[in-house]
Amino acid sequence: MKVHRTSSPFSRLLLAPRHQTGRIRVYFWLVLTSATILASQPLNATLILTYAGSTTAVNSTISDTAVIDFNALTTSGAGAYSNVTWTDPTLGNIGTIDQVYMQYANQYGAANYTVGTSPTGYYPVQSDPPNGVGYSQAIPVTTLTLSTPSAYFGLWWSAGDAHNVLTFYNGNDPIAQYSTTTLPGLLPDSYFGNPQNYRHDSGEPFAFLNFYALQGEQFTKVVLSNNSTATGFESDNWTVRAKAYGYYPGEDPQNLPGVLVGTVPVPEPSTTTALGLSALVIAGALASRRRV
Ligand SMILES: [Ca+2]
Ligand SMILES: [Ca+2]
Repeated sequence: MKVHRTSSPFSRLLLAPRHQTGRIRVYFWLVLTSATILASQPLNATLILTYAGSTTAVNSTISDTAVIDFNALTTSGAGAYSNVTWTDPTLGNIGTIDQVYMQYANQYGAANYTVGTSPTGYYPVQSDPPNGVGYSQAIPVTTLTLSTPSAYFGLWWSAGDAHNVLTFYNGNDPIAQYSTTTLPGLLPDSYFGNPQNYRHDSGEPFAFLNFYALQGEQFTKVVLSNNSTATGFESDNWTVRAKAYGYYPGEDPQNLPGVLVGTVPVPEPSTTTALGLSALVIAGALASRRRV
């Protein structure tokens, strides 16, 4: 489902011609910013978001995770499903999904098939009835309740737009909320178009997103929702891990896999408005620097 991409000062800087001398300074500043964010880990942030450096990645690169691809669970074709149990062959019960609309593979989603073959499989999407994906059966909000407190969540974000929201809870307490408001403008052009399907849907981005918990934080619930009646929140290959990145040998928590987007703030108690402030802060700082 379409939303026209907007150009931000951040994306314009990233996409500036290579010969521009400012580009080097911008990258240097970004590296410094990344290091600063990772080192300082502000107290009002509980998660860090990165996206996969590979434009075709549909899976997480970290180990010891559980992954749900929704394909085998979709027992009666596209439609609304409820009380879906997520079981991992090695790790056992991972959690439950209260309600979700499963869509068949198309240009907007479903990972893990070979380009050149007919798309197969299914993917979840959140959108509003009566005109969303599935029409009257469309599901606007999906809650994943985890059986084990976890410190990592990843997903292949497909047909991306600015209206998708992820809210992370520890018990009943919201610990982080991320809106994709600025994300389409932050991703380079190479992420636009479905890499699994001849790069169709060329006006929307596709990327694997990683949410890493900070400072010993954990979450037990992830809520996916969409705050526009004109778009859908399409994804696939949800991935979780109980242990924080850095737990296993060879993992450096100061060097999280992926390209840094920013920290994800704790939701303001007085508002339910989705926040994507860290990305805005970075974009704003870049714009400010450019004027100097
Ligand atoms: Ca799938
Ligand atoms: Ca979408």
